[in-house]
Amino acid sequence: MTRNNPGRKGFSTRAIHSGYDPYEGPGALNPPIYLSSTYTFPTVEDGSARFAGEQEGFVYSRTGNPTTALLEQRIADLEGGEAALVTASGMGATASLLWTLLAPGDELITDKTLYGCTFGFFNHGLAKFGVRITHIDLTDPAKLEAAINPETKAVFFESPANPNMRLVDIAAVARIARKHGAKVIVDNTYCTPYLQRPLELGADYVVHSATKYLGGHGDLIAGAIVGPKEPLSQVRIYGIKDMTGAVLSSQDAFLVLRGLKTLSIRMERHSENAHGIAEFLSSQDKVAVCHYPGLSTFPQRELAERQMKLPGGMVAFELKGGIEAGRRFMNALQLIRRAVSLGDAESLAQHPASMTHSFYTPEERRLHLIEEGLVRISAGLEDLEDLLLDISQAMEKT
Ligand code: 7XF
Repeated sequence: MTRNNPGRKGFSTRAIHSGYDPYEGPGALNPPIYLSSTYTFPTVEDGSARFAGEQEGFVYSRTGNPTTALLEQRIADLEGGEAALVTASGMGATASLLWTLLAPGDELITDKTLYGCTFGFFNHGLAKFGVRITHIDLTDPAKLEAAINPETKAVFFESPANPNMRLVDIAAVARIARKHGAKVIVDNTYCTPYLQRPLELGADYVVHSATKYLGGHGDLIAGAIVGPKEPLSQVRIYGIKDMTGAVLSSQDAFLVLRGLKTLSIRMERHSENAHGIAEFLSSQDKVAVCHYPGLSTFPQRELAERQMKLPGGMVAFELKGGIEAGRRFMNALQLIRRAVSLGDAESLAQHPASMTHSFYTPEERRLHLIEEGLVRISAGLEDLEDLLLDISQAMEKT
C-alpha cells in the first residue's frame, strides 16, 4: 500500500495483480487465455437478456472475452479511469473512439504534430466523412481558446508528440475544452500511465498503442482506450463491434498483461538510458539540436517536470549535416537497430521523414514541424555504455 493513500496499492503492485485472484479457480499464478469466439447461454432467455445488455456475461468475442476483459480492467486501473477497452492496434483504438464520438459537421482540433498514420486517419479518413480537422499549435493553450467553437467536439493530441517531442499542457487544454463542452483525448503512448496520467489532469479519454511500452517486447500489435464507463460501452458497441471490428486476440491480451508486470522498472531504465543518450548527443559538435524533456536546454522543461514523472525513453535529434548525415549515422549503427516502433527492449533508430511520417507530403511535414533531417531513437534496456559506444562510433563515420 502507498503511504499517502493507504486504501490503494502502489502502481507496480497493481500492474502485477489488479483484477486477478489466483485463489479463485485452479490456483494458476497466471490468468488463463480464453480461446473462444463464442459463449454458451444456459437458456434462450439468458441469451436474449445478454444481447439486450440486461444480463452480465459474454456473448461473442467481438464484444468481449474474459482475457481481454482482465487486461481492460488492469489498464483502466493503471490510468486511473473508470473503464477501458482494448483493441487490435493503436490505430484501432483511435479510430473506434473517434468514429463513435464524431459526426459529419463536427470539428476535431488537434496539434500540429501527430504520428503519421493518425494524421492520415484524420485528414484522409475522418475528413472524407465530413469531420473538419483543424491543426493548431496546442503548445500554446491560448491558441485553443481562440480556435474553439460550438462545432468543436474533440481535442486530440500526443504529449510528447511523435516524433519531435513537443509537449502539451494537459491540464490547461482540458480546462479550456471543458468550458466549451469538447472532449479531450490524449495519446499517452510515449509516456504510459507510469510517467503521466492525463485523466488525473482533466482529460476525458486516453488512447494507447499498446504495441509499444505496455506490451514492451516488440512481439504484438495492440491498442487501448481509457475513459468513463458509459461512453466506452457505446464505443464497444458501435466503434468496435460495428465500425472497425478492431478486436484484440486473447493471446495478445495475455502478452500485454505479461508486459505490464514489468512496466514500471522498464520505464525507469528506458528513461535512464534515453537521458544518457540525450546528454551524450547534446555534447556532440555534429549535433544541431537534441529534443529530450530531461535536458536543461529543453524549452518546455518546467512543463515536463510538472506533468511527467520522468522524461521518458524517446529522443529526437538533428545532425548539422541534415538528412544525408542522418542517413549515414543510421547506416553506421551496429547495436541500435534500424526499425520503426518504440518501447521495446532493443534500442531502435528510425528516420521519421522517410518512415513513420512519410505519409505526410514534404509540404505537410514543413507545416507540421517535422524536420527532414530528424532522427528518432527509442532507448531500449541495454547497458547505457554499449549504446553510447555504438552512437559514438556511428557519429565518427558521419
Ligand atoms: O496501430 P499501432 O499500434 O501501430 O499504433 C499507432 C500509434 C499511435 N500513437 C502513437 C503515438 C504511435 O507512435 C503509434 C505507432 N507508431 C509507430 C512509430 O512511431 O514507430 C508505428 C510504426 S510505423
